[in-house]
Amino acid sequence: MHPFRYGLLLLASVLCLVSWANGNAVHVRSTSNTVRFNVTLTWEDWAPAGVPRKMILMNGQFPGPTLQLREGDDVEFLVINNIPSNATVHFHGIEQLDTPWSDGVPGLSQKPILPGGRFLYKWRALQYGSYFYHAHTRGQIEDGLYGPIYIRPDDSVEKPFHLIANKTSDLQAMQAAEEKTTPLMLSDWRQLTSEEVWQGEEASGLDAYCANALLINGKGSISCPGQQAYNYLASAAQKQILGNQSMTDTGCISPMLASAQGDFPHNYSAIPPFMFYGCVPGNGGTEHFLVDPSAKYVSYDLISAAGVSMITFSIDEHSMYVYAIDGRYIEPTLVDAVTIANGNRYSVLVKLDKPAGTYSVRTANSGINQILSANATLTYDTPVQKQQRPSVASIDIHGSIVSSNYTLLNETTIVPFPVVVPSQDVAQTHVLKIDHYNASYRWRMGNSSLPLALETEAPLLYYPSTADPDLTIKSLNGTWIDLIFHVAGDLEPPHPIHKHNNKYFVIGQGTGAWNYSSVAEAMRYIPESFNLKTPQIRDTFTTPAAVTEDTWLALRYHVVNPGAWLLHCHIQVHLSGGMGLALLDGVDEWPEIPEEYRID
Ligand SMILES: *[C@@H]1O[C@H](CO)[C@@H](O)[C@H](O)[C@H]1NC(C)=O
Ligand SMILES: *[C@@H]1O[C@H](CO)[C@@H](O)[C@H](O)[C@H]1NC(C)=O
Ligand SMILES: *[C@@H]1O[C@H](CO)[C@@H](O)[C@H](O)[C@H]1NC(C)=O
Ligand SMILES: *[C@@H]1O[C@H](CO)[C@@H](O)[C@H](O)[C@H]1NC(C)=O
Ligand SMILES: *[C@@H]1O[C@H](CO)[C@@H](O)[C@H](O)[C@H]1NC(C)=O
Ligand SMILES: *[C@@H]1O[C@H](CO)[C@@H](O)[C@H](O)[C@H]1NC(C)=O
Ligand SMILES: *[C@@H]1O[C@H](CO)[C@@H](O)[C@H](O)[C@H]1NC(C)=O
Ligand SMILES: *[C@@H]1O[C@H](CO)[C@@H](O)[C@H](O)[C@H]1NC(C)=O
Ligand SMILES: *[C@@H]1O[C@H](CO)[C@@H](O)[C@H](O)[C@H]1NC(C)=O
Ligand SMILES: *[C@@H]1O[C@H](CO)[C@@H](O)[C@H](O)[C@H]1NC(C)=O
Ligand SMILES: *[C@@H]1O[C@H](CO)[C@@H](O)[C@H](O)[C@H]1NC(C)=O
Ligand SMILES: CC(=O)N[C@H]1CO[C@H](CO)[C@@H](O)[C@@H]1O
Ligand SMILES: [Cu+2]
Repeated sequence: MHPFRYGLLLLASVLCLVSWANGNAVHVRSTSNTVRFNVTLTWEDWAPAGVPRKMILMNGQFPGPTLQLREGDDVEFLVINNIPSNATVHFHGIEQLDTPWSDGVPGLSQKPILPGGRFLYKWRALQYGSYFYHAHTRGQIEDGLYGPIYIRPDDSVEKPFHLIANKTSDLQAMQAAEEKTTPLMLSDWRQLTSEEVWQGEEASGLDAYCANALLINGKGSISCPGQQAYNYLASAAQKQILGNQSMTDTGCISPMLASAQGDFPHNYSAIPPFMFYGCVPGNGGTEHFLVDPSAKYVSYDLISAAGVSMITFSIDEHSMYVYAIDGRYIEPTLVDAVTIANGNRYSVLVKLDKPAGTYSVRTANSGINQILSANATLTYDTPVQKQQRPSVASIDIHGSIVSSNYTLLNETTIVPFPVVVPSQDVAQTHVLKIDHYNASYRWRMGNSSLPLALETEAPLLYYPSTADPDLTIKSLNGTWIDLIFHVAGDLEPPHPIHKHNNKYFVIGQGTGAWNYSSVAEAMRYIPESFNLKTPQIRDTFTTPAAVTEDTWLALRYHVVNPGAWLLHCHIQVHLSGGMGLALLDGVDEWPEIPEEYRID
């Protein structure tokens, strides 16, 4: 340990230092570097976009309070479940090294926390950067159970800021901005509860790809301009899909299109109000960001906790350096806008060198499914408020850049900092077909569809022999596994593939059918589709959109942390519909469950 930090810890022990987190969540930093965090879940009326419904609050707040940590801290996260349903909490992107029982997945790592029950999650923060916690029982993330996690890097971690500027004052300003980095939660909101959505899907047979509002730090609004206005606003791609159909009054592609829902039986008269139709206007207020231009830079950790929306983010007249993704540094990349898939985190440095004034912060759904946006403001905190004119947008209502003068982050140009290369010695290759499964709202990843009922059964960590081979990949510890996702080309959105436990390498992607037995074989035919020299290191990455042609994505991971881990699409209705499977990592070194986590 760094001697200076050790000294501080000794001092802390003498002073019995107690610190308070945001809001009324309490954390205590003790000498053993254990951070304790209590979250009480309640089910209450809340109106983040101005229209009330019951939502999950965390210590009376939405989004939940930020869990602030330092790399190396031990975390004890107590969940007190005071909602009238089962619940669990997952720590998205956290590797859970040697603590597979704290991953928060019912059916895999634990039994659900019953109403009135509690569960203590214990894990060590061995990684730095931006993460978040969220519900992992049924569709509950869409009831609002999520909050940010930030882990301050250890002093030994090299930062990439010298690739932006080398002047000492700039470097100091960027580091200071990072030290004060602020989580910025982006999400979407539905009028219906997650259980109402599931019931509506079962009754109508439809995939509920339609939300009711976008939120920035839990604030948004709903304007209801009408179907004709949405038909007029529709993008060229949306118009092409619509044909002679109309957009819905909530800004969605009509559900009555076989192209949008697949060719399965549907009962349109069973569609519940608000699922696709029934716009209710509301205003839940606007988020305001106040920045200090004398600091030269401000840093935000953009986190998408969205259920269905693919959110593009920009700040008028301000480009930004993306410097970390999914909690790992990259070579900083200057862009005007960034698209954040469900479950991803992008850390950005914004240079505050524009005239004092107020600038619009814009988010828009960039998926073809719906026209949806939310705006906030960013204001220079100076005595003189010079800029009076409206600021100039770099993105439109579809999340597209408005002209070639602006840049949207291009994922394929990203280079990790530092670069790490995966092994070429691959023990297993699995080709996992992603497609509908007998109904528009049912999905599969591989041979079969993960049933929601699995969540209430014996967790696989405890009973690995009960695993269904069609929903399981078993591996030996220390080996390398290739996962090829083959997406059927029937108008499928990008699927954000999230892996629990350690991150994977994104080694290739392309269009067309995957007809190879391994990556090595494919590289003989289509080497340009692979990157094994500077692959991205991610915990969530999207498959390429498959409009008419099939597409594929190749991921490679190292089995290092034995346990039962979920691999799934982070679009919530796709996960509820079965797009996931269990990775039984290290079956030869299966963990022994500590006494306090044993179940009957
Ligand atoms: C968290 O809740 C437990 C049980 O109610 C209590 O004993 C503990 O003091 C609380 N911790 C903090 C930091 O509030
Ligand atoms: C700063 O210096 C380093 C080391 O010489 C160099 O690699 C980097 O490109 C420089 N950065 C800029 C922005 O010029
Ligand atoms: C809309 O288009 C479809 C297919 O192009 C056609 O079958 C249908 O009759 C049309 N409906 C109307 C109301 O024009
Ligand atoms: C379709 O849904 C309606 C309304 O829920 C119901 O009355 C009807 O029986 C359903 N039709 C079929 C064929 O299931
Ligand atoms: C956000 O601003 C854009 C551009 O001014 C506007 O078209 C859109 O309706 C706004 N969104 C909301 C939810 O107010
Ligand atoms: C792009 O920027 C240039 C220079 O600032 C400006 O003259 C031009 O009008 C811009 N083009 C568009 C399409 O906005
Ligand atoms: C993204 O970058 C890659 C590699 O430089 C390039 O081939 C591709 O055309 C770019 N995509 C877009 C949409 O600009
Ligand atoms: C809650 O979890 C328990 C224990 O696994 C299970 O028996 C019960 O069916 C679950 N309740 C619901 C509504 O899923
Ligand atoms: C799917 O089926 C194939 C062929 O039977 C089998 O090799 C594979 O292990 C199964 N499971 C998964 C997850 O792909
Ligand atoms: C699993 O393999 C990793 C990588 O080789 C190693 O670091 C770890 O100690 C192994 N775990 C067990 C429980 O053997
Ligand atoms: C794979 O499929 C593509 C397109 O269908 C074809 O061009 C290619 O030759 C096939 N490759 C192999 C190895 O069969
Ligand atoms: C019950 C049923 O219809 N099952 C089918 C679901 O879809 C898969 C894949 O398309 C078929 O193999 C099953 O027979
Ligand atoms: Cu998906």
